[in-house]
Amino acid sequence: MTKPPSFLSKRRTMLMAAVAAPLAVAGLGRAAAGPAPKTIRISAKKFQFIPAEVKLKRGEEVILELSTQDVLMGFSLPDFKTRADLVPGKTQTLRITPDKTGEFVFLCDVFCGSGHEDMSGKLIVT
Ligand SMILES: [Cu+2]
Repeated sequence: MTKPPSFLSKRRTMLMAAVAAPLAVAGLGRAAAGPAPKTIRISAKKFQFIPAEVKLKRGEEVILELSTQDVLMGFSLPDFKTRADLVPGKTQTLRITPDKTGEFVFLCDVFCGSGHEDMSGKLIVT
């Protein structure tokens, strides 16, 4: 791997310090194990996911930050055996580390109206 520019690593260090400090105080701190996972925000609204296409790398842990802009929805990723309820006004997080490459469908699995059946997106793992 190439070394990131110094301003990036400095920024990352500051970010990690900001995240780690409150955790350490609460006694929940973990030993540093590489860079913090990337966060990807996916928002749902009748009847689509934004973005509808998400690209991940195999073996790279990510945090999916999920929310709904209108009604109760579901986020289901059957190929990775994971799902979440998306409740208006709340943010749900799912941690995943894709262990296979390919194109996988994510979909809404909570009936949310007339366009529910077509509400899906694509996860591309390379
Ligand atoms: Cu739905």
